[in-house]
Amino acid sequence: MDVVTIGETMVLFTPNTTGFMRYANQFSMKFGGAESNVAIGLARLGHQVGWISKVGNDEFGKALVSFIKGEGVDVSRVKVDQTLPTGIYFKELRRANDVRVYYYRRGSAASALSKVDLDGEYIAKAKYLHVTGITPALSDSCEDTILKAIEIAKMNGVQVVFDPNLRRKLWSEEKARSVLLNIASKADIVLPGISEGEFMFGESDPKKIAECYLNNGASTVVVKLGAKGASYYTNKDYEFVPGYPVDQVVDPVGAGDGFAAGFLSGLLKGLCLQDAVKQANAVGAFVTTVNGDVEGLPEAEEIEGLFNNINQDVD
Ligand code: KDG
Repeated sequence: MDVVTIGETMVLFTPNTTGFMRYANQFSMKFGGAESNVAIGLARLGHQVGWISKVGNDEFGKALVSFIKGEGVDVSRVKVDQTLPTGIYFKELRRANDVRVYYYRRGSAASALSKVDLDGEYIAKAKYLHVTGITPALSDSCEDTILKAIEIAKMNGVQVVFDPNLRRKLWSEEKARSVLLNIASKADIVLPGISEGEFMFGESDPKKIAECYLNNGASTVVVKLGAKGASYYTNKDYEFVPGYPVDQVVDPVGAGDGFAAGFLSGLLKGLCLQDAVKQANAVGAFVTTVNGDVEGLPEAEEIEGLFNNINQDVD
């Protein structure tokens, strides 16, 4: 595998109308989970990617595994829990630029993921292990699972990529800070957003946020600046890479996962950091143009024009 990732995916219900969800009477069923969003993004760009997870022995679990498999992601390491249900989440589009998320995932099958669910060899053979700060927030056993996966990766020279993906609804601030900092200290690449930097270090300057992560052990930090773009930092250099313009943001959820997929794809293709971030910005931007966490992720041909002129009109 080029990339192996671990985390919970939920059935996602979105009202077919905007406004308070209490008035909605029709919903669309989709699927969302930060890690499988990244996996799908990578698969769409032509990479080999595996997703480790656990689902319930129920209709939703079956539906989401088959959806993710259909997107070209290897689901051979997904376990089925016989007693716990697949998690659910709702995404309310209150109005443009005001998206609200409601979780029904406590006690879900994925929150029972544990170290025994890991296939060490599968992780050891990957080029990158991608993890986020969502999985360790789900339960102590999930936190142990992520730490074990990182340990396996590090012992086998697999690069660890960490997206803090702070989800305040899932845990206390104190716990979140200490666990996220610990995981970040073991990661080679960290992909924080500005608000996560503020939460972790009380800093809103991207350079200062990056310095905190570099001093904490990372070798590359890419700070996401939303529509403006992103800045990358290593101990040697840094660069701001402007965002990819979109006409209209329909749904921003999943943009960070698209960014991670675009960035990892860039590294896998051997692009320099600047071009990998450029591609990351574009993939993240594509996600925002469509309702759904993964539906807007581009295929490789759609972003080829970023690095050459073949898609330009020549009237
Ligand atoms: O990054 C998008 C995710 O937040 C979404 O797909 C659902 O995994 C999810 C979560 O935990 O919020």
